[in-house]
Amino acid sequence: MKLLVLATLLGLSSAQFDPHMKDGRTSLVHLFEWRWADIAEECERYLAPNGYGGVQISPPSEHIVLTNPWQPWWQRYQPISYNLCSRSGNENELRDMITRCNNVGVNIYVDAVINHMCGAGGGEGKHSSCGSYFNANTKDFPSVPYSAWDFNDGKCHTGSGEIENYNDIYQVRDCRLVSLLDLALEKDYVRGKVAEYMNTLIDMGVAGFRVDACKHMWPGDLSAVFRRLNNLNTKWFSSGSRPFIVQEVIDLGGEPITASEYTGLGRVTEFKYGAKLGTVIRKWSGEKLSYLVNWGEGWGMMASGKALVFVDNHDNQRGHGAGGASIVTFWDSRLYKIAVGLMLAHPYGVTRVMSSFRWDRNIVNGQDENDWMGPPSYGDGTTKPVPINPDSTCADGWVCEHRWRQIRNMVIFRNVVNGEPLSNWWDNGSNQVAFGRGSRGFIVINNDDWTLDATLNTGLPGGTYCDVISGDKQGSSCTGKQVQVGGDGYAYFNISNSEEDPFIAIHADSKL
Ligand code: QV4
Ligand code: CA
Repeated sequence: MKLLVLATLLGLSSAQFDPHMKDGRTSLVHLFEWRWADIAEECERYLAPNGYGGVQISPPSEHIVLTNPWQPWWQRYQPISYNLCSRSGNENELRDMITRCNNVGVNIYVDAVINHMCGAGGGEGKHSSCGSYFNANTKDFPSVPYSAWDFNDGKCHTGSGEIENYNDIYQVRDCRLVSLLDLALEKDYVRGKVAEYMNTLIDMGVAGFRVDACKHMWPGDLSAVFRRLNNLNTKWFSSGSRPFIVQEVIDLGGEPITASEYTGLGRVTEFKYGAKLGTVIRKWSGEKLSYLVNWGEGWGMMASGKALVFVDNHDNQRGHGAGGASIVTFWDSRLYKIAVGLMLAHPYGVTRVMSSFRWDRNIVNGQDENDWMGPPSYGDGTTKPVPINPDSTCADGWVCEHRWRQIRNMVIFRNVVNGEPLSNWWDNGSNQVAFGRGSRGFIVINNDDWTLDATLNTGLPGGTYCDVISGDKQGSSCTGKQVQVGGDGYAYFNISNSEEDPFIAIHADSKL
């Protein structure tokens, strides 16, 4: 009995930092706005064979359907209920995807929107993705059900009912974020409904959650919800596994609410990572690649074991959220490949690769007029499938960064070097750097305006290696550059600054 109590206590306090990836896999990919049917296919035909450990999916809960602007991507951040039909598909398709991805060892992480329901201006009886009735004016969401009692308005003391000042921690938690009806998560009833929603998904087989807008919820309320979550489904996960938790808290410094208030509950999105890496890669403010010698905690970021890192996300790639102009995205593909390559080679954090759709970007006075545009879709707003071209790229406006050779091969690199420390750092005092991961992998990057020409200690056993940036190892041959590592671990590198991909990466499995 005593043991049982102890085990329960340990279970409850056991932190939710482990993504539970299979077979030594280390990265997840955010398949932003993809349909469940396409994700199921992608798990089987591409993600599993190429070492991706999991997928972050767009919110699966019933959401508002807007017509002005026309079906923006962000309508999915306005829940109407926890019914599982969304722009990505219905409950059966969701279940089929979770099962098929799990069966090939790829985890599913759900984007959970639990801070709020739809916008206060959402109206009455307007469209919702499963057709459920709701009334935003009276705060009535009968399909949950939530009624006016379940919202925070009484606790919010700003004139507008909105968050007006991010320096006031009470406003940030108890008032409306951009008019979104704010749930009263201190109520046992609301906590219960949210936990029930998340538990339904856990029982279906998901491995964890990206929890939206955590800055706007009290850590104590979140803790109460997370404590109620079931262990993961033992059909695919070892018994006693807690769901992986990534809390979205944007902490770039300068605000009273910090990421550290949340790191006890699970991982937290480290937004400094992409913002600072973008500045370095763009060489803004005198930043240089060589300054990355103490990248990670040394740059004022949270502990590696608490962080979820990414170069860009669905918000800051289009000017939403935070990070600003320095954020590097697929629109700057050359810099983007360097940034993602560097992230995947470096041991800091759990890494998330972004996979986007293209939109009619139209920047006027620094603002993207079309930042609202939804995924590739038909005239009625139905999301289009993701067609795959013969050369394995994606068609119809799907960017599929995760399929770019340089990015896909660095995801594999990260798996191969998993657990190895950063080693053999070299830099030229400017924008040429190199580092290894024990004796398993080595990367060399030239972001200067002149050629890199150096003989470096790779830490790898002697032999001929295939560079996985310029090509692939195919059987016993290499479609890209080859690197000769001597018996002493040293190798000669020459990388012109005019190359499309001015970096080279080799690892234990790319040895010929
Ligand atoms: C607007 C005005 C309000 C006004 C209201 C009147 O801004 O002041 O009261 O109209 O009706 C959309 C619109 C927004 C609109 C709102 C409500 O863009 O203009 O309010 O709807 O109708 C996404 C988008 C938002 C979008 C929201 C809901 O980014 O633009 O709002 O979805 O559809 C902070 C937070 C952080 C957040 C980040 C964007 O701390 O948590 O901002 N990031 C997450 C998600 C993000 C999502 C939300 C949170 C909300 O990653 O994608 O916002 O769920 O930094
Ligand atoms: Ca809130």
